[in-house]
Amino acid sequence: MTTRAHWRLAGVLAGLAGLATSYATAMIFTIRESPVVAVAELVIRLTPGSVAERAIQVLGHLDKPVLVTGVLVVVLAAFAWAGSLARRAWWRPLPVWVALAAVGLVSVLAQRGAGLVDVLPVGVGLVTWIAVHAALTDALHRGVLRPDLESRERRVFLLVAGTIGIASLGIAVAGRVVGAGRRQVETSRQLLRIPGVTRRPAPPATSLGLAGISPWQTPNDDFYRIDTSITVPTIEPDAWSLRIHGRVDREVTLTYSQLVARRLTESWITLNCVSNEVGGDLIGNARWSGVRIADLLEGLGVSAEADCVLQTSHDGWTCATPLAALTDDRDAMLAVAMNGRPLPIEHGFPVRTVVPGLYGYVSATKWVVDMEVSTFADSVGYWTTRGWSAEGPVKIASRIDVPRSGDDVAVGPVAIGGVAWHQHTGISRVEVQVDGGAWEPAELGRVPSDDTWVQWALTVDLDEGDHEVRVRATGKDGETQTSVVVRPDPDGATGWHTIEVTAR
Ligand SMILES: Nc1nc2c(c(=O)[nH]1)N[C@H]1C(S)=C(S)[C@@H](COP(=O)(O)O)O[C@H]1N2
Ligand SMILES: [Mo]
Repeated sequence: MTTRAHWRLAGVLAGLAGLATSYATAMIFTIRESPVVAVAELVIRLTPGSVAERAIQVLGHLDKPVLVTGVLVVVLAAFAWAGSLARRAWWRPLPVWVALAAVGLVSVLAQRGAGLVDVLPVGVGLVTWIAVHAALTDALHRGVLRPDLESRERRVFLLVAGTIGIASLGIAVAGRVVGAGRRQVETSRQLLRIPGVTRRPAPPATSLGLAGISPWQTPNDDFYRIDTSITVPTIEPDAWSLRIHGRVDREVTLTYSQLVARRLTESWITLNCVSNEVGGDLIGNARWSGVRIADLLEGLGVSAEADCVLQTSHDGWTCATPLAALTDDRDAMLAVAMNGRPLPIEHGFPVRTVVPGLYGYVSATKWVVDMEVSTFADSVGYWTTRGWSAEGPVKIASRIDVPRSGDDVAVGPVAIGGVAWHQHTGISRVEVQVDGGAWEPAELGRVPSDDTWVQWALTVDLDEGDHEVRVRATGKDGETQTSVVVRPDPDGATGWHTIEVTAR
């Protein structure tokens, strides 16, 4: 007797074969996503911001693997269901095939710049699935593969099942190997030498030398990463270009070589995420090399009505950046290097935007390919449609790095230290308060400009027992950090970072 389980198994095997050929097709044609990942990305795009926030809080960095696994589980269930439907007739799973293919097609086409070629993996996968499924169904019907018969037939069934499984895996791996696009781009990146990009150590005398304070310069490998892509865009510099258009008299399209042939600016800039909680670590300081956007826009004849630039990345992420921040005296730039090395792929290779003084979600477009000079009335960025505010100037903030909350410290003098920031305004004072007492001024590290964070440290005397230590910063504009606690959304958290320590 052929049981329900066999029909389901046949459905799953056929489906896996389809997934394998679609994945291999995507890899071989260096289509950025396999359909499964495209579906996961569409789910991310359709998820309300608050739900996404919560998921990131609960799952942390596992959010994307969990989502892709979830999509796979649903797809496998659909394959099994299709298998059980085939019991009556091989074509019975038709609605399941059509539905799954439709979801795949919609997801793939919803990607920015999707063309006919992007549909290919879905088509190849669907044809494989149906063909293998029909063949297995036919075999099960005719009793050729009836595994309940004696050992010879069972072996045949297992052999066929195993062969399909291994062949699928082989096809997927082969596709991966053939289309190792990412590896190629990584090699190009490693070999790239950009004239004018220099490596320079962090300015001396900026470090207060207190063990445990965040290093003033954040190494590329330790730099926080936030983006909506599951597989990051891999773009060869030769294949990159940026179109600047919209409310300008003359639109231009810049190639990579044209961009790096221009005058390069290098500056230390601290970048942070609007989602950072008080005391959080979604912040880093690096030396960025790039071309000033103000210089690029000058001479294009920007219309007087324009008040923003709508930026779009290669993977379709968008943000609207205030025009004023791109054209005033700050070093808003199209960055090509980070800490003296070509941008890491995850941080936007080959070109990204960096704007001192604005949160990343309204400015720091990675893999930027399009800039439309426009108005806020006409432009909404990715996060703005999800309830975050249209403009995102960085709020003044400070953080205690040492000691850590919950630490035991020795009774007597205790060194406290951390970082404070208000990019493009600068920090003039940092103060620490123990157990609600007087605010004590901290020593500040030296910085090359107002666009970076500032290290701070001081020593306080602690008696035996539990203590509450908090920090607040004051900007060069005289504004002191507010004690009012607000959540990161819609435009950045506020409140004083407070830790608890026990002196013994
Ligand atoms: N293409 C693209 N660029 C993006 C994002 C994104 O999701 N996609 N996220 C932005 C956000 S919210 C932040 S905080 C910064 C983070 O940059 P990093 O990952 O290099 O630290 O990138 C910005 N640029
Ligand atoms: Mo962000």
